[in-house]
Amino acid sequence: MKLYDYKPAPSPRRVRIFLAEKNIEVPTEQIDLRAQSQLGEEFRRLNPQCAVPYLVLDDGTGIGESMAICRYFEALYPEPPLFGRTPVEQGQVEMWNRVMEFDGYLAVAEAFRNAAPGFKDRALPGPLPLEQIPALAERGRLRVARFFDALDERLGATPFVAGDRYSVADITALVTVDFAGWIKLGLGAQHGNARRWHEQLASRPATAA
Ligand SMILES: N[C@@H](CCC(=O)N[C@@H](CS)C(=O)NCC(=O)O)C(=O)O
Repeated sequence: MKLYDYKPAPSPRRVRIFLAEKNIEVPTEQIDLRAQSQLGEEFRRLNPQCAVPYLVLDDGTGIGESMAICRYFEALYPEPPLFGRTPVEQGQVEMWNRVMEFDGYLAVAEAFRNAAPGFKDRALPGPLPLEQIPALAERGRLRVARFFDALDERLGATPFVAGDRYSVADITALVTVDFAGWIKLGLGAQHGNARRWHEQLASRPATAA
């Protein structure tokens, strides 16, 4: 088994934190996104989506998408459960993880990729060259600001994003907040609940993965 990874990138970090929380060790290979190795013939043959993380099992089966990889490991190693225990918890975790991804993570990605000079003509991950749209970068920043407010409100109501327990939704939210640093946006003084939560998560050893 091998996990194709790129240490500085946010999506594979979601998987690395997840694995570390479960104490699972998987051999990794770095795909240098700065050098655009994801677009090279060798990696493209493995994963036509040209993105990391990407997991290849011993029988050659490939699993892309960070959440698909996490679900695979959750099924193999259910403890500690990070996608919820009971049906209600599972529904809540799924909901909040999607909210964190769609409203938060994708907003940061929109703002970052449509503005960063290094991503000229690479406004979306994947094999298709796509032009940057500056208006999307601006809209992304507004969405991120709104996301921080919503995250703070949620964390004023519950200790963790999906309720009383730490879950994959916290991983997505944490990676999103740190990713926002790339576009120089961060939690403000008014986001006391989210700041407390972020500090608490930062002290979990897995967060450094
Ligand atoms: N939805 C995918 C997104 C994967 C993704 O966007 N990965 C980025 C790194 S964070 C990537 O490989 N980018 C390649 C590129 O920009 O061409 C997932 O969750 O795994």
